[in-house]
Amino acid sequence: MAFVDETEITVRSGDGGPGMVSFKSAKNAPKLGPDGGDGGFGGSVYLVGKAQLNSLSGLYYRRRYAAEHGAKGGTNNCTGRNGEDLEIPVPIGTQAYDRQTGKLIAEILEDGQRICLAPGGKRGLGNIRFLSATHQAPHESTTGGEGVEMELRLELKLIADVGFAGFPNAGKSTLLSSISAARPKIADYPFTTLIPQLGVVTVPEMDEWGNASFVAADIPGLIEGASEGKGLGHEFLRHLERTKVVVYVIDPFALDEMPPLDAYETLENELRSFSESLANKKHLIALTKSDIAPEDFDWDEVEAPLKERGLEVLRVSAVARNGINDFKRRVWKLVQEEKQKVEVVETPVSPKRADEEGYIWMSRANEDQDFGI
Ligand SMILES: Nc1nc2c(ncn2[C@@H]2O[C@H](COP(=O)(O)OP(=O)(O)OP(=O)(O)O)[C@@H](O)[C@H]2O)c(=O)[nH]1
Ligand SMILES: [Mg+2]
Repeated sequence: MAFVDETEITVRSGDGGPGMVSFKSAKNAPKLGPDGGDGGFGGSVYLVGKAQLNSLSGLYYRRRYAAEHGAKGGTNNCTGRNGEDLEIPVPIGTQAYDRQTGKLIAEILEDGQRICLAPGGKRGLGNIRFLSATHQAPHESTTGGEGVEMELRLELKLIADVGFAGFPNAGKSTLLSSISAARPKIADYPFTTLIPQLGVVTVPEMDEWGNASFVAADIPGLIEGASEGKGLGHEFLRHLERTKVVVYVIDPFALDEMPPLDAYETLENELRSFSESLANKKHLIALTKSDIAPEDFDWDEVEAPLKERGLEVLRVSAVARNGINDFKRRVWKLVQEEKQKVEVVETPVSPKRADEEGYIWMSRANEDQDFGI
């Protein structure tokens, strides 16, 4: 399943704010002791996992990301404000490599997971910190630590949102090629597909996360008894384990003795013997090759038993492109609904402003991270 999405970015954490040198004073006592506060910590840059995302495309057009600098310490022992952290939302499965060394430095495996790429600079110390019994009027302070710049390559190994399950020759690969740029091998003999294929399917709609796509997986054909090793067996079903939706792809014209409901039940049974949770995933039926239906073909008769079982049925022809857009939209909708069931952690990050170096500043994380002074 070597389908990789890739992009390069540069991140920079904020510098720590410098400490302040100042002295308390009153009208008749100009120097009452030091009161210069510490600077704020520089903001850090994080990668954050978002289950709703499925590509790195949101990062293609923006290459530099920087967190805010810490503010200078104040008089009256006031600590400078911490620089805001910056979070870069990425899909689950994103890996970050150091471009210089090629080393893997972070991998996002869960929704909401937060990994620090560049820790913010330490805060500078105000002169109040240098007060001691023998040093009553310190003029010392420290500057804040510098932020860190990292040049990264982000890589995402795509995980399918939708999997196609069906008998050999049902038209799974043809369907995938008609909805995505994937070009799997297609032929009129069984077991053409030996290795699962992935395709990115785009739809005109967009969700609140800016997604207008899902990833579909075409897998080898299944036959009755696959769980006992018949045909190509059923090991490849593990590629569907992380999908949100399963589409049963059924050719209603190939099954003389087997009505689509029986085909569905046979396939479902094979999925269930692989794993209960796979069979229980949200699913629908795609009846393929509608272009070869004879004029008097009674679709209702074919579809009614499936619908009576509470199954949703979509009719498609990958060759004549009938029902393809409806199919894309409906599957996309189901994928979104299933993804919504994942607990959403935070709202998406929105760009705020670009500074003179071209860095774009983004809104922050809510936790305070202390990297020590
Ligand atoms: N007329 C017509 N033929 C189709 C359509 N979809 C697929 N076919 C034909 O059906 C045959 C099988 O198609 P594939 O897409 O290779 O089927 P598959 O389900 O991927 O098969 P396996 O990889 O062997 O499991 C090919 O000859 C296709 O040209 C369709 O919508 N209309
Ligand atoms: Mg195929």
